[in-house]
Amino acid sequence: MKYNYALVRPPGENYIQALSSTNQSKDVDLEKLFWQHQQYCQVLNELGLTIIKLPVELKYPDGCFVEDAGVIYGDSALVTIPGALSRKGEGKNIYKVLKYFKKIKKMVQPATMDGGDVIITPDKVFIGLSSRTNLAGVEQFEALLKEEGLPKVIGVPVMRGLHLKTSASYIGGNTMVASLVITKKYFDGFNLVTVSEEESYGANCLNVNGVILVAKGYRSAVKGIKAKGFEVVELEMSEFKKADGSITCLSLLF
Ligand code: CIR
Repeated sequence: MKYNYALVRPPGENYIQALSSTNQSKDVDLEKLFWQHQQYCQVLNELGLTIIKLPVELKYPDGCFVEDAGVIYGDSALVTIPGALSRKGEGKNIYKVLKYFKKIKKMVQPATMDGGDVIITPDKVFIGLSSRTNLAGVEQFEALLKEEGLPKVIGVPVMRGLHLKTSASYIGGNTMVASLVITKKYFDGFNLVTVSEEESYGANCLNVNGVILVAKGYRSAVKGIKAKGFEVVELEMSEFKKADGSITCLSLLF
């Protein structure tokens, strides 16, 4: 799919309070963090995208992870209700902008969903049932996006890691990159790039207009993706990783 825009929101100094399963956000090097975000935007820009940069959200330490606040599908943008209490409301300023491009649809309680749980492929949409995304979220996703001609929706229990996309991503050309923490049966029929459990973080990657962005230092992911014929750009993500953030979380592409 050809993307024209990337909506991003840089992290702020409050990022040291971002949620982290490893309690490492407080150790983040803010200078490095800001630089890594800048590099991310620069690469997207070089790949032909216009960057729409929202102001830093001082109320939301996790505000840079814009992917979780919504899902863009066809002509619609679905406003999710993020699963973590401290993140509820992060979508507000995002949709003030997206409404100029897309039809806005809103989830209602008791649904919760983080966009990081949604893997969209041409014939199936996989949705992680995680600590952030519940069954009501999946049902509302289906109902709200029905008019976009949504393909089959499949719920996948997330047993390890924060989101489904923490350990798997679809990169186009019927190719799924998945870490061994995910049961492979869900991805029968895809060309699989399997990533070792230790390198799970490298399984979160993003196809931007034909080039695959992968976190720097995850050799098995890079090797596997290149072997399928894709071009790869590696990005330094160390400071985002400390708060469980990965490549896809930092933008909404359309
Ligand atoms: C959180 O726990 O919600 C954030 N610290 C990380 C969110 C990462 N988002 C993503 O993978 N889509």
